[in-house]
Amino acid sequence: MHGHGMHGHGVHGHGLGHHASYEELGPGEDLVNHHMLRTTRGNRQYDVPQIECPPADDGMERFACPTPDHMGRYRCIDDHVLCDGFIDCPSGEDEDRQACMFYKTTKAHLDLLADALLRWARGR
Ligand SMILES: [Ca+2]
Repeated sequence: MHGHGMHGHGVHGHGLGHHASYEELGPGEDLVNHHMLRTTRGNRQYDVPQIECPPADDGMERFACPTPDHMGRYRCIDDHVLCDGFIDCPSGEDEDRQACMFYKTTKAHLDLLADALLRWARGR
């Protein structure tokens, strides 16, 4: 099982880093500052917007679509609707061909790995 090529760069998600440490804020002016800070931060455009999606019921990570819908709101989508063949983001980014290619390869690798681990654990 030595796959060639596809060694990837080993990076998957979580590259966003910079978790803002929210300080305990008193009432009043501090809140304004806080808000302005956030706005400044929001101007920095990555390929993924700085939207915080609440995790799904089953604890799976959720992702924000890169583009807002016609109401100007960003949608959060579940991990499992990525590349499922249906368009869930306003511009269909979740079905982006390149992204899905990467996603699927990564996922396939992980599945393979998990499978191997499971076998190893059982065979002991
Ligand atoms: Ca989809």
